[in-house]
Amino acid sequence: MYRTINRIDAMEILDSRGNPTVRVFVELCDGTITQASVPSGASTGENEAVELRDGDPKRYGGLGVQKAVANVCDIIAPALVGMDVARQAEIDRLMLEMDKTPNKSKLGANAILGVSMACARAGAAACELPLYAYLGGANAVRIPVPMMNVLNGGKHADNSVDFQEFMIAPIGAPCFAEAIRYGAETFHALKGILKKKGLATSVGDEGGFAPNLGSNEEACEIILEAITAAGYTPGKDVALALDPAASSFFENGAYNLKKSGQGIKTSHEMIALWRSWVEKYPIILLEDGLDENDWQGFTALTQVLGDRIQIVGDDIYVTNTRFIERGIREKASNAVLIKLNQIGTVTETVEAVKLCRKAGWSFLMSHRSGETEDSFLADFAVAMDGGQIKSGSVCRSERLCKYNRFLEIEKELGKAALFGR
Ligand code: 2PG
Ligand code: MG
Repeated sequence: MYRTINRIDAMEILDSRGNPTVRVFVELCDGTITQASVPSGASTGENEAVELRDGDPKRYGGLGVQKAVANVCDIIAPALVGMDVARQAEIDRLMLEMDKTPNKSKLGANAILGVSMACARAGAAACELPLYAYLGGANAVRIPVPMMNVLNGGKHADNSVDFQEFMIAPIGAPCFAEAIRYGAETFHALKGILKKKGLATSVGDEGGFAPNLGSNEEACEIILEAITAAGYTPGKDVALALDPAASSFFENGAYNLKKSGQGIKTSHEMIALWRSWVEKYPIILLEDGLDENDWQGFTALTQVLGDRIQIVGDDIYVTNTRFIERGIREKASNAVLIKLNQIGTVTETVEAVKLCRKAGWSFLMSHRSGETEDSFLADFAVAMDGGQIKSGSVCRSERLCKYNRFLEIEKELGKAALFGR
């Protein structure tokens, strides 16, 4: 049959930080060849599926992925050749059975996810459907609002800002193409303001600027200034979304804002800080406002701010239904960040999304800080119909290939396209 897997191959390529990652190729019996590349995070949750690295200090400082590549070619491929590529759930389940560990540490989540994604692409090609329609069905017509990370701090930049991501969300835009324009114009206005103030305009890992600022608040102030300078109204046309990635500055039971020198805070004090920010700034979403193990804090934060903004869990849930279920039980947030490589297969990621939907929670699709030119995420986001995505700033091609893919999908769908939540 033309949908039968004929060959699976893999290779080591580099991601946007210059670190090795896995690219997988799937060939079908009719000669169709598809590929997929796996992203990689920096501020990773401790319960994420394991990214298998070689650990050989003589190659890429130990970060090589030759073992993961070999696992694809020598273990996964022989088991999947001959299968119908459209049986995604079965393919993913088989890989879990071969791995046998709870966190994919034997074969590597980078090996497994690469195969899972490349199979989804091959299935779409065999069915002659765009990937978003193949995975999401005929009703997959919603293009998400992009949350563009225009100012980087934390682990993603060598500057004086503790919080990792300051994103702009063009909530007032009528369509994706306009949203991207609002974002790009604000980004350029921000560059102009930083230049005028004599601040650096070089960019961090996700393409946002990474200036040294006097305080974390100054990041919000300066972005609001940029939104206005670009001709938009903060909060109406363009709002703010934050991912402080609080686990990355949680040390010895407290939040240490050491990059900015703004002191050490308790969970309670962090919640008070976020509350004051939400009162002061047009913030619509706060991701990982607290440490990944601060479940009580998350619940308290949701009690305080959950009826006003989206409280999103990233490191605390790691796209794993086991942790999301606990979050739902404990009312630890009202939204979840979804990352394919945190859990490691397309099928399990879809299950995480379904669980959010069932709980009436929103979910936000996300790239990783280490990315490739693969735009799989864009099609996947449209398929999952969540209405929100973060794929970094509006520069650096590994970020833009996702946004540009949304532009293509919006054009292709024409009048059928919907936009936002
Ligand atoms: C995050 C991500 C993506 P990383 O914390 O949400 O922006 O960063 O990929 O480094 O975990
Ligand atoms: Mg995050």
